[in-house]
Amino acid sequence: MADDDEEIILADLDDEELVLQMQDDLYDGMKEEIEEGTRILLERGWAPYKVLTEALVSGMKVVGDDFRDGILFVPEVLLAAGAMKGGMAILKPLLAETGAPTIGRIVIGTVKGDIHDIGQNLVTMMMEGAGFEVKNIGINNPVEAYIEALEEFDADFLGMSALLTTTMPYMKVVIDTLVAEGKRDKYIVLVGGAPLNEEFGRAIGADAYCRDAAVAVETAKEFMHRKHNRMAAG
Ligand code: B1M
Repeated sequence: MADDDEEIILADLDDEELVLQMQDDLYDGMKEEIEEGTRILLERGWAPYKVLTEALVSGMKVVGDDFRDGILFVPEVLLAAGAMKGGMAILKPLLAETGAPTIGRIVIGTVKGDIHDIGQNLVTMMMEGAGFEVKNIGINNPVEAYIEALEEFDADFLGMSALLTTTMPYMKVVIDTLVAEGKRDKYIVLVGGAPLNEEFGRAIGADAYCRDAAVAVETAKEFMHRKHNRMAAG
């Protein structure tokens, strides 16, 4: 039987063992090991998106469950988030490497009062990989920051992220402000984040709720397609 203190050589593990080990390492906030594991999976021919979803996002789900259940606390979750970002930084250029022409422009940011940014960074990476130009305005954004960025960037889309039940209502504040200023029809509004759902998206007047980054890309592509068809018809 393996001694608990025995050093684990990541490169010696098979794919399944390595993914499980990476989930453990993410849980323990071991950034270097996550970076090493990410590189090994890529060298073994794994697609960047598969590494992202199966090794990193799935590991973060365990962290989230234990955070909810009071087993992990903010400092540990921050370390896990840092480790996840280490892996994401390696995947980012690969996901963006499709060479696709620009198909649309999106401003994305987390709403006021909310500092969670892993999900929206992932959406940014996937959108860039699919050929969108993205202006990521970070966390804790008041309505003014969104509107300024939308105008400066001449965006097609507004993407908003919220991870807290207390901050998600702020998305409606942003949409209502766009309506009040006569700007709502200029932008396609996409919203996402773990506590949201379709019904909430509809209720606040968003154009679509996106369950995850892949859905966000598909939804944005679909809207751009419709926009081009309308322009061609009119
Ligand atoms: Co926070 N946190 N957190 N946290 N945190 C949650 C969200 C929570 C569900 C944990 C829990 O209790 N299980 C809980 C919220 C409960 C609720 O509101 N009902 C919670 C809490 C309570 C808090 C604090 C209040 C804790 C405290 O201080 N007592 C505090 C709040 C701080 C604040 O924002 N003001 C807090 C702090 C933190 C950390 C700083 C420690 C850290 C954030 C670090 C960072 O982001 N840089 C953190 C983390 C990491 C989490 C969990 C564990 C993981 C979130 C994450 O990154 N998931 C989270 C638990 C969970 O969600 N299960 C939790 C991985 C990410 C890939 O998924 O963000 O859902 P997600 O993004 C997905 C989709 O949702 C979608 O695509 C993404 C990729 O597929 N998506 C979009 C997201 N945004 C989109 C935008 C789009 C489209 C799709 O626009 C087009």
